[in-house]
Amino acid sequence: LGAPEVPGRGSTALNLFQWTWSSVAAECTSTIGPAGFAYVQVSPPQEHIQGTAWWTSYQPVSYRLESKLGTRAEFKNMVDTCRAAGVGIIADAVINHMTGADAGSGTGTGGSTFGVDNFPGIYDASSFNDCRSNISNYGDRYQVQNCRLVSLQDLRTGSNAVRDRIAAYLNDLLSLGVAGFRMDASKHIPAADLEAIKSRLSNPNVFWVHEVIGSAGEPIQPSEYLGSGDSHEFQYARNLKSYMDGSIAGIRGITNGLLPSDRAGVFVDNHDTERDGHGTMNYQWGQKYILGNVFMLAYPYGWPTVYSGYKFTDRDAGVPGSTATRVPDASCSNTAVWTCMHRKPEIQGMVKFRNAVSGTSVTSWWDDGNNHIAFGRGDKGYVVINNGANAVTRTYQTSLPAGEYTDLVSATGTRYTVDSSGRFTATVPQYGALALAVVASTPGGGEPGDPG
Ligand code: LAG
Ligand code: CA
Repeated sequence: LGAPEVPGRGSTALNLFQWTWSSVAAECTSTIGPAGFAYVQVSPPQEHIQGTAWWTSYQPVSYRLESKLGTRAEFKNMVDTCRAAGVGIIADAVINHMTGADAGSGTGTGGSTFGVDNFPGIYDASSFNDCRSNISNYGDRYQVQNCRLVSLQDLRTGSNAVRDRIAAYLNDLLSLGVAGFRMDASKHIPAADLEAIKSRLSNPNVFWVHEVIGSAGEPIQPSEYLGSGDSHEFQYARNLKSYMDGSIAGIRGITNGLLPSDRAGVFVDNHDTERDGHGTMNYQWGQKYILGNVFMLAYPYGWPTVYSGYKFTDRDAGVPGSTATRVPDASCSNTAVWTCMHRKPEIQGMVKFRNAVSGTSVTSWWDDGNNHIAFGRGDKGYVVINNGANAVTRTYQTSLPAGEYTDLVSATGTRYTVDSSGRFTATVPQYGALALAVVASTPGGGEPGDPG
C-alpha cells in the first residue's frame, strides 16, 4: 500500500516542506525515526533559480544538487542519517520543465548560468516542446501536456535525449540512496513519457507517487498514471475538508469514487493546497486540522503523508530569513516560523496507532449522526473523534482484548480500562480525539528498502 512497508514501521510519510537537508537529518534522528514515520518527502533538491520565494525550488536550472536547501554533500548526509534512523527519503522530482521563460536568463543557486532555451551542457532549444504559449485551457489535453505551465519552459519528454537526461538525474538520486520520488506536475507529462523514463532507471520498480491534481470534467485524470506509480488523490483532501467543516458522521463516504486504496497517496494538505485559499484545510484551522490528520491516520485508506511546513501570510514568501541562495535551518523551537506538525502528540500518537493496526479493517463503526464518531481496527485498535464544540462522554463498544490502554492521542498518556466485554467509558474534549491500540512493546527495526 503506497510506499513499501518498512518492517514494524508501516509506510507513513512526512512532508517537510522547505526544510534544509541538515535540519531534516537532525530531525530524523531526534524525532522522525523514533516517532515511527517510515519516509520523509523533501522539497526539490536540484539547482534552481535564485530568489527568496519558496517556489524558486520549482524552477530547475540544472540537475546539480546545489539548492537553497543545501549542498550535494548535505543531501547525501541526510539520506544516510535518515536511513540509519529507519526513515527513507522521497525526493520531489521536477522534470516537466525548467525555469520560467518570463524569468529570462540568470545564474542558479549552484552557479550555473541559464537563459531561455539555453541550459548549457544540459538542454537547448531542441529539448523543449514546440508550443511556446502558456496553458490556458485545462480541457485541452495537448495544451496541458505540451505548452508552458505558468511560463515554465516545457521539456520535450517525448524525445529520447530528454528522457535519458531526466533518467540520469533520477539515477543520480537513486545512487545516493533515495527511497522514492514525488513526481511533480505529472498531469503535464504524458503518462507514456513517464513510463519510458521510469524504464530507464537503475531500479525501475522504485516507488513513485504522481502529483496529478484531479479535477472533475478534465480529460487527464490521476488513474491514467497508475502504470508508473501511485497518484495523489486530491479529492480525498477536499472531501476531508468538507466533512470536518460540517458533519463527520458520514465520513466513511470520503472514498466514494476515489482511486483504489492501494494506489492513492493521501494528505490533509500539501504546500500548494495549504496556500491556495480553498480546497483543503491547513494549519490555520487549528484543532480541526489536527483532527483531520487523526482521521487520515486512523482510517484504512491510501498511503498517508503528514504535512509540516512553515507559517505564512503571503503565499509567495519563502521561509523568513531566506536569502536568494539559502534557506535558514528549520527549528521546532522557533514556533513563530515552523508548524512542526509532526511533533504534535496527537500526530505522533496516531502514527504509532497506524503502525499498530496495520492490516486490520474498520469494525464496530458508531456515530451520533453529527460530529462524534468512533470505530475499531479489528482487535488491534479503537479511535474516537469528537469534531463538536462540546465534550462528549460515552461508553464505547470495542473489539479490543480486555486490559489497560494508554490513550495515544493525549499528551499526558491518560489510561483507560477495557472490560471483558470490550467496553470502556471516556470523556473526549471538544475537537478532541482518543486512540487505544495494542502497541508492540519494542519498536520495530528495519530500514526502508530492507527486504520485507
Ligand atoms: C507543481 N505541481 O504541479 C508544484 O507543486 C507547484 O508548487 C508549482 O508551482 C508548479 N507545479 C510548478 O512546478 C509553483 C508556484 C508558482 C510558481 C511555480 C514556479 O505555485 O507560483 O510560479 O512554482 O516557480 C512562479 C510565478 C509565476 C511565474 C512562474 C515562472 O508565480 O507567476 O510565471 O514562477 O517564472
Ligand atoms: Ca509538459
